[in-house]
Amino acid sequence: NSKAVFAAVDIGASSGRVMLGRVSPTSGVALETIHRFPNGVVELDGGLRWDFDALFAEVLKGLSAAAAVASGNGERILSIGIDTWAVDYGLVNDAGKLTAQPYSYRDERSRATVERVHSAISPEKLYATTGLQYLQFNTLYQLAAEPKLDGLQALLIPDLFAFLLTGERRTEATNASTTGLFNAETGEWATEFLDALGLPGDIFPPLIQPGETVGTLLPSVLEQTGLPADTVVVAVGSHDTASAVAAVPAEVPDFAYISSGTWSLVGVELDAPVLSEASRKANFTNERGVDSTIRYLRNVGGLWLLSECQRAWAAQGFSQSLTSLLDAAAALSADGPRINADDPVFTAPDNMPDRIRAAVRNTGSVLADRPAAVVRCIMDSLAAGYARTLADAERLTGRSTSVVHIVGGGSQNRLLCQLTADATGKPVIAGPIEATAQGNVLVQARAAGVVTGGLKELRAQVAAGTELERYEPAGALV
Ligand code: ADP
Ligand code: LRH
Repeated sequence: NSKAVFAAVDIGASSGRVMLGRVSPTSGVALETIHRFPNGVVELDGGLRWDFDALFAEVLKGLSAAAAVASGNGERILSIGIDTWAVDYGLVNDAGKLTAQPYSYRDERSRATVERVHSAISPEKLYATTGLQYLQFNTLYQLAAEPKLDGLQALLIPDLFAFLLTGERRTEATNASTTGLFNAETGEWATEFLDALGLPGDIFPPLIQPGETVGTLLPSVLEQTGLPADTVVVAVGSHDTASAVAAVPAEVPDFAYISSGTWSLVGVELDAPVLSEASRKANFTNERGVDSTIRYLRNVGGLWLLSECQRAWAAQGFSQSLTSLLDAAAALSADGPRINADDPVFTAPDNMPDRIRAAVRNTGSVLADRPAAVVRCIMDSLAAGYARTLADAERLTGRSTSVVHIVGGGSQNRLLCQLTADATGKPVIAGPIEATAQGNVLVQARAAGVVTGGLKELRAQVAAGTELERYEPAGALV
């Protein structure tokens, strides 16, 4: 009668990890990192792509290490949950073979198809049904750029991992909501849009909800990982942001959240979508959350701006630790220049410091050449973007918020947390860093009956198991 544990595969745009989650109904989730690996876009076959084969090899490596750790402890891995970034997909043929490494949303090819898609379905109509924010890389624009789809199926990235582990083809619903082909109100595919765009009716496999079982592992996977034959893949909030939001350790209902990593996803949780024209014009999205909630948010530029600068500086022979860069930036004054961190000019990789300096120049200011000044500009601009977005979310939903939770890798960024408290005028609660993996594990644990309840109860579990840091806005009486 070995103790049940859960494996979480969580791959972000900058890194991936395989973790073991041990869940106690009273003290939350304890995560053990079993395997960590870098991720990033690569130039391949004439486009910016993800090296999916390499990622899959890392996942198998992580799962075998997890199997060894669990069996060494006398534990049993009950299930595996998978989450990754949204929107992107791999094309799989009838024989189940991936036809090419998946394109990254940072590839420019979908830009040219936007007009064609909008002439078939107007942006107003798209939004009224899907409630999805406009991003030039939403799945529907990418699919419109595919030269051939006959005989192929599109598997969103987490679903592609699940397929290669189990042989089962499904589309997990939270991630389906980022395709632009999903009805925000009914939670079903917007099949009328598939028709209007000339996409095959079965371009995506059928939907599956978080908590449902995808399937058992293929014999080849059992052999390569040493996992027991009754291990299953369970659908979780496979959109990483859905898992992260499920694990926001909120103790009050009127909370706002920022899921902070490569992107910053800034918003509130609702129980019904807001599909108004005002919401469309403000480019808020109604993505699906765990338990059919709505993640009402905007993509605000994220730490991609910073990591790309670090990469550029390292290539020039200037490598400074992130901590010392942030300390140097924190010593600078708060009245420096700002940019619009959401501008699509920052989407593509390369030359980030130059592009930021050019954006500042366009505002009529000058940004010093020193890395600390550039970092400070990014942090001030992100905090201003968060405050603007939260004010818009409150206006568009008619709800006020009393606290801002920051989760993800960026919750470790003390400068950004404090600037966010200052810019929003609200207390910021930072942590957990690995909210996404926590949300992933908790949905599995609930499916297995180890924990019970709704999101409120799952969040209380996260709060019980995490040390959180609180930042008061400058000028507040504490
Ligand atoms: P993603 O899931 O998009 O790959 P993560 O949630 O893992 O992103 O967050 C990665 C980001 O977290 C990095 O780009 C970095 O800016 C930030 N980060 C990581 N470690 C630290 C740290 N020690 N201090 C401040 N920021 C950090
Ligand atoms: C964050 C994220 C975000 C999407 C983007 C493509 O990792 O999933 O929610 O908009 O990647």
